[in-house]
Amino acid sequence: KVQESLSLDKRHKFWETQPVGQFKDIGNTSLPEGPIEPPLPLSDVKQEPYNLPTLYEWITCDISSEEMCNEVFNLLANNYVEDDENMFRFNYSMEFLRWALQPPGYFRSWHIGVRVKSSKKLVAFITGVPARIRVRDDIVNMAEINFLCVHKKLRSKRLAPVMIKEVTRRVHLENIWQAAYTAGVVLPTPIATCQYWHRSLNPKKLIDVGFSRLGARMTMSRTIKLYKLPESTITPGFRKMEIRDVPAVTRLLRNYLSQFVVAPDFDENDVEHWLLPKENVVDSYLVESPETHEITDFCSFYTLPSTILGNQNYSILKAGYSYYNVSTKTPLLQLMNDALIIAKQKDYDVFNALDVMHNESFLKELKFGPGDGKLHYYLYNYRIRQALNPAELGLVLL
Ligand code: NHW
Repeated sequence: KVQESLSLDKRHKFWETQPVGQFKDIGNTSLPEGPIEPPLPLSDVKQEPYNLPTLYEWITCDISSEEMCNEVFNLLANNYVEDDENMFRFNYSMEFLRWALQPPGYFRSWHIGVRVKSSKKLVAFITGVPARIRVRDDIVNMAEINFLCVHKKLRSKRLAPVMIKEVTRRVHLENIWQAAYTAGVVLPTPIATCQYWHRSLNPKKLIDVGFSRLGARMTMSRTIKLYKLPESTITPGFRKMEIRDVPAVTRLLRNYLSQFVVAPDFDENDVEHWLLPKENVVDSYLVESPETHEITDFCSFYTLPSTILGNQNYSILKAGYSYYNVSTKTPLLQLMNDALIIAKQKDYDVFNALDVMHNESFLKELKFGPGDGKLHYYLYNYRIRQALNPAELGLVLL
């Protein structure tokens, strides 16, 4: 509470100039929902890139190139998001980055880097990918913005606003005028504020590396027993998703996502890209009824390891993140328990989930614990009258 009211008082020299919901407008229900600014004729979009400080230059990254992808991987591995205590840093794999950045209809021009002119060293990055996002009854073409990163040595020099303006310009050039993004920091103005929950799969390692602590009146062996899971999944007909399942999974998912206020509008191409299993990137399982062969339930998670900073014994935390889950016959609790069993079989240390969609209904019972820190969801150039509850969100960004 204290932190939130402090952040409401902060000036945001950059964000105050942007078409986003402003803090001063919170509670003003007379403002209409929808686009804040109308689109411009494409001929009015600035044709040249924004100016960078003279030592730096823009590049468009070819993420298909092994060398370029490796440079991006290294920038992020050393400079991307850390937890508040600087114990862990996201370590997106090269395969993951390619998956995240090359969905159907992606624009190479939205994969933006900044290099030092003299040394050619990559020092900053920002990306967008196209997505159709439904907000209530409107399907809006948007950019999903992610991987904003400025090298640690170049922080607090107002480079981030230039990166954001440049990606905005390149999105506008494709005649797209809205965007969605998430961040751990409070900016003007979240459409929803969510919380991460963590389910220990390898409690001993998590405690050793300082990810979690031994509970009050708990021993290590009681803790290990508490988090123990069956060796194999329980639901009859539970199996990995295959390419032939794309039409059925698309129908299941579209129908499920239609109940949320904000959700992606996935077609079969999107489902094939985002949900067909990709080793060490995304895992998807479904329930095929043993009698009718109908696909009744679906669950998925993506793989995002973190580097463990400064631990003698371990260097990588293997984490799975709950992605899209649909239950129609199998109770969601049982489906997610099977997802945990799979993750445990595959040697994940922890399984994370946000309190979005129907996740609240299984978090406590499946022994997830609340994390510290929040994840705020934002829309650019689209006003929502009132902040949403996490359970009204049907969108997971990577
Ligand atoms: S959130 C992850 C962001 N990345 C990290 O946290 C990595 C570690 N940190 C850094 O690399 C997922 C730097 O600290 C960054 C800021 C680069 C974050 N979103 O250059 P200055 C995403 O990637 C504002 C938006 O001096 P810096 C989503 C800040 O409030 N704004 O700071 C990205 C201030 O503005 P203000 C952020 O520390 C969404 C200004 O930047 C932000 O050297 C992007 C300070 O700049 C954040 N996460 O660099 C928006 N963090 O007004 C997309 C700070 O308050 C919008 N700031 O003075 C849509 C665009 C497309 C529209 C299309 C129509």
